[in-house]
Amino acid sequence: MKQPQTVYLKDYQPPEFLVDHLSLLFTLHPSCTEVVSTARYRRNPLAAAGGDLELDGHGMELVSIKLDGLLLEKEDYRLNEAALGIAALPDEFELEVTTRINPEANTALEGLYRSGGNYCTQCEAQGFRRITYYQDRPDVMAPFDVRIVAEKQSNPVLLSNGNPTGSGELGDGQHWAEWSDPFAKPCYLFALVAGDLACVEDSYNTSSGRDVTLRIYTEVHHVDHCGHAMGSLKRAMAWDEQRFGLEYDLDLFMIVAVDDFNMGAMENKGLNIFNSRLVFASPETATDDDYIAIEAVIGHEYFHNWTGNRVTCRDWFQLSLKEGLTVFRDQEFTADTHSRAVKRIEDVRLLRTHQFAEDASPMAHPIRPSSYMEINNFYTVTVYEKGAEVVRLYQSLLGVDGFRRGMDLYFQRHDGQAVRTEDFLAAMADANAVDLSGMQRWYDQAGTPQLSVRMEYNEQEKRCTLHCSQCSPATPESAEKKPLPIPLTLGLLLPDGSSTPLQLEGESQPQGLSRTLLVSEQNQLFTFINVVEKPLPSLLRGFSAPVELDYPYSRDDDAFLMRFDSDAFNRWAAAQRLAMQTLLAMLVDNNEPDGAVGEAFGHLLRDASLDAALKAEALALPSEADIAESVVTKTALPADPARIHMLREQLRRKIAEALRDDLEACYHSLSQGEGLDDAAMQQRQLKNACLSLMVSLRDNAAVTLAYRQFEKAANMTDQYAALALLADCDCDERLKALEAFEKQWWHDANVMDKWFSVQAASTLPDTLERVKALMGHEKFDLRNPNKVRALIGTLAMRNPATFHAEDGSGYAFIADQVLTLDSLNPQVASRMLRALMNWKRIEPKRSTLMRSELQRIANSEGISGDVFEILSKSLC
Ligand code: B3K
Ligand code: ZN
Repeated sequence: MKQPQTVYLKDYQPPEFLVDHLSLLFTLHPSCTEVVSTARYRRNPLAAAGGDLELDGHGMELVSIKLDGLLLEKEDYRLNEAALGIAALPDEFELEVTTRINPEANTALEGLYRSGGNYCTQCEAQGFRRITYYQDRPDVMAPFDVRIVAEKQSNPVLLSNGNPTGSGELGDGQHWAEWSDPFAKPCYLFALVAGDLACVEDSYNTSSGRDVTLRIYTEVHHVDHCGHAMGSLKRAMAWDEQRFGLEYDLDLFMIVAVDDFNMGAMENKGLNIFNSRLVFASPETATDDDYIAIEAVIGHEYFHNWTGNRVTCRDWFQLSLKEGLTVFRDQEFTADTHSRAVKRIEDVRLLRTHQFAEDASPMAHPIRPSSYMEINNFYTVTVYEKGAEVVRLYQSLLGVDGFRRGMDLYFQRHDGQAVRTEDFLAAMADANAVDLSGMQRWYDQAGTPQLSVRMEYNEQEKRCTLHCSQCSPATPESAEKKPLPIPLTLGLLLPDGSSTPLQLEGESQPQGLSRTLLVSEQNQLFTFINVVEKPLPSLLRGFSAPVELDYPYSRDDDAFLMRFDSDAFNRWAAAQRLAMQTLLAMLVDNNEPDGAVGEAFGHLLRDASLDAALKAEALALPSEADIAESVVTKTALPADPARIHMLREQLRRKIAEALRDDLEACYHSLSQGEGLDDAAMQQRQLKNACLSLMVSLRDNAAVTLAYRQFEKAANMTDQYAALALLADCDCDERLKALEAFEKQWWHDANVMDKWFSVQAASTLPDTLERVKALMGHEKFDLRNPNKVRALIGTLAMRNPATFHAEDGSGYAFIADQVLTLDSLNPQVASRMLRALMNWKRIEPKRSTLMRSELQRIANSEGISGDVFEILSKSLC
């Protein structure tokens, strides 16, 4: 393996040169695009004197370089695979660099590439260096002017960042357009789009009364599917004004939907580029989850305009500065727009399943890593979701108003700058005149902290003491961890289910029925007085900190909390814990599942005071990945994926048997309505959760019901939910449904991804063979990341039963795909590879097989830096 270089945060140096202005001229051609970049450079007063100009660049042909108009000869510069260096430069100069690139051959989808016959770009994190030679780092910010020249017939639309400043015709069927972005930006926010695109237009009047034109560009046959995205954009713009006082700053905001995209979307200034699956929606083609996701991602990218673009990152170690903060903002947008409790449950589910697992993996890293080999490997659940939790901690500590004061000061101080997470912390602290220095540890320490709580009740004195202690596990970057500030939101429930007023020793009166304590020491005591009976604590309400809670709840305690906790989130958490405790007892002690879970879930299902969505969330048992994680952390045994799958199914059937009548009654009582309001969506969610449990019994009546739902469904939510259940059943209806779906949606690439994905998620024994066969399907394309994720990604990440087949066939298949993908698209290959990363936590037989597949990849010639980094961390 060729070793890529490790980059360290401690080695950061300011750029040698600043750029006052950058002009780009693109002459587009599918296989030979010419780029002329003209930059005005000036020595950075903060850099050491006399340094060379080092420009990043690779995968291009360098045509010429001119310094202040004079052509440089080969001996005037140093050129290697990754950089161009020029020495002995004056303090100010203009550099014109001409390069040639081949967009058509760009399968990595970084830099300028082709998607569906159009041109588009992706520059974050380091794609700009595939377009021209430049200091490709976020702390070099400049205003950009862009001129695009292209053949008119195939590229009637020519777009870039900022405002359009001119366009016109040239001879030979060519035309041109010019764009100017007045806001200084790092090159990772540059974007260009050209092609034959239709456009949906709307407008938004900002709170200060400016009219902003909003446009969504797409292939013409999708224009009817952009209404939801447009509505979401307008809601996001209004929300950011109301909640954070942040207005949009250009006259035009554009979104372009493309089919070939490595991730969800990209926040390029004024020209967001989106994976088309996060733009198009109609009730027939998109599920309710898709609707919610589209709104959230449209919001997320839009919110980046302030948190990421106006204030950006000094270097890529600071990625969570923009991503954690922007995820927090999109979470709040969804919570304010829909159900706060449901949103919280879903976010916490994601964090616990994926981020806690990452913390326990060889890729564990702090939200601000101290080193990386390939920055693309650090767009992780840790940087994003744990990063958002850390931002949420400020809000818990400072209150909503205090947090807003901190945000205001952050923008006041840093608008137009490239800054560090320390600057965010300082703004929060200074705006509220508090010491938040302890928060720094949340940025620098990896691993999921464990918060242990033990309760002691003194009957005579009516005092209840909580003994809190915290510790964080050793992770690759450090074994020693210091205590963190942990907000602990709690209530105390009395035996009749009521909440007791919370009065700490020393306080003159109670301070509510739910409150937040701050645990900041290794060990800390809190004593509540006037607690009339022995209570049951409801701890970590709303998941007030990203920690693993340890409290010796009995199964009766959890059943009690499920019924009586006034905090909806904790009712869900208790349901999850009860199911997990039952599963662990089944796994470790070979216990048969008893009726307690069924009974507790029955109470929940029948509780008229609870929202349908909360019931549905509670009915969804912890995932197989969650269970595997708990097995490893709570029992110190390695996980046996086959047994976990089997026992989880057994518990689901046990619950379904116990609740058979309730589930059926609930299913039929829920509206079959088509609305897209929250109530209709929640009803569909519960209805399909009931159906899923009913089908787990595999009786004919339930399968027939699922098939009937599939046939009758007038919306994708119901159709897809039924299809997914049928695809997992060995029944005649399975093939019938799959065939019908394929025929119905053949023409729609995004819906076909659902068809690929339900088949890859099936736990039937022939799944791997089917997936292999589907790779030859006319609609499958290994160069399209959505297709890869739908088929290969689903098998690797969402189908443990097949991936972990005892004979290692799942591992071998994924390793083969990683090797093929790596030569096409290293980012996608590296994501798939992560499925093999946790081999040390799996039972020995499978573990050996996983390791040997990792080794096989490592032994191959020419693997990318992306894949190398994951391998080298996994194999040590
Ligand atoms: N900032 C982009 C992610 C870029 C990923 C580069 N590998 C999307 C987002 O988080 O909004
Ligand atoms: Zn983002």
